[in-house]
Amino acid sequence: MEIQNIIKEKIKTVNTQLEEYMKHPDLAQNSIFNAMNYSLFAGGKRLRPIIMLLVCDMLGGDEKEVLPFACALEMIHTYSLIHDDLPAMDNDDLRRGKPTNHKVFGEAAAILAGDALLNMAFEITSSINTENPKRALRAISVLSKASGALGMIGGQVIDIESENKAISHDMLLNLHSLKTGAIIRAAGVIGAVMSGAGEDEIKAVDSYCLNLGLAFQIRDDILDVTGNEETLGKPIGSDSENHKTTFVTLFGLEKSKKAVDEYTGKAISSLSVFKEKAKELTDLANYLTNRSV
Ligand code: GRG
Repeated sequence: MEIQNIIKEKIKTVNTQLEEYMKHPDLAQNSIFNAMNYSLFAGGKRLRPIIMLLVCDMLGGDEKEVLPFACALEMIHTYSLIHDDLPAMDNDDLRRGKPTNHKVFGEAAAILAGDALLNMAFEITSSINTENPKRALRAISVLSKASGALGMIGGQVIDIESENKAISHDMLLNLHSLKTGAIIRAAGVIGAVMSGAGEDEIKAVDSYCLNLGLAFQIRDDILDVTGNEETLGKPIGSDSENHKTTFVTLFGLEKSKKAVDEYTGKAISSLSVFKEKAKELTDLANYLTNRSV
């Protein structure tokens, strides 16, 4: 099957399950669910759940074991975007082509919606009905570490503290390996752990995700310069407006495009041990190199 169709199928699976998780009785606090749903169903690409489900497919895992983690990861990703857009952080008005959460619901509700999504992610994953509680416990540990001060939040801190400063290539790689890379790596590692992979297989998947995450981030930096505002659903040029060092400001467009290809190549090579079973993840990596959204 073409990767575009596989992606569509996985998105459908994830969205159906997310809708299930977001069902709730009529409550006095309904407004928090409105704010959570607004961003959760605003049209995200679902990249992280797609990676997790494709890793599960590659390793012959059981999708039912992985899906709660895929949804939880998307909730954490969505919370990070809601908080990142707040006036205290990037102060953005548009996300996924729509007014940002705080623009619609107000700052207090946006903070709470992000917090509630984060908590729901851990409620879902710690309530999982699984034959393999040891695997689930390890996956929850991976998820919490990747989202926290040693992962995504750590990257966000370095990012904030680097604004208006010239930072080196190594510092930029460290920043993005954490801010963007940590939860992309968690997607692959959790998919592998919940599918019963061995340690060498987990390492190979982790290396794929680390390199894919860097290629994805560099492509993001390129799109911030060359992208189309309408297609991207957010303003172009925000990195330079916020005086951020990016791969494009350090190396220019041509070298950045080459770097996307290089990291994509490294990602794909990491999967060589899986031979033809890695076809879908290989196709995904190649597909992302030319993404315009
Ligand atoms: C505020 C706790 C906290 C963390 C913020 C992840 C993050 C850290 C901020 C998001 C802003 C940003 C530009 C992150 C870089 C990673 C990235 C390109 C995120 C956007 O991911 P996509 O393109 O988004 O997968 P969609 O909308 O498709 O889900």
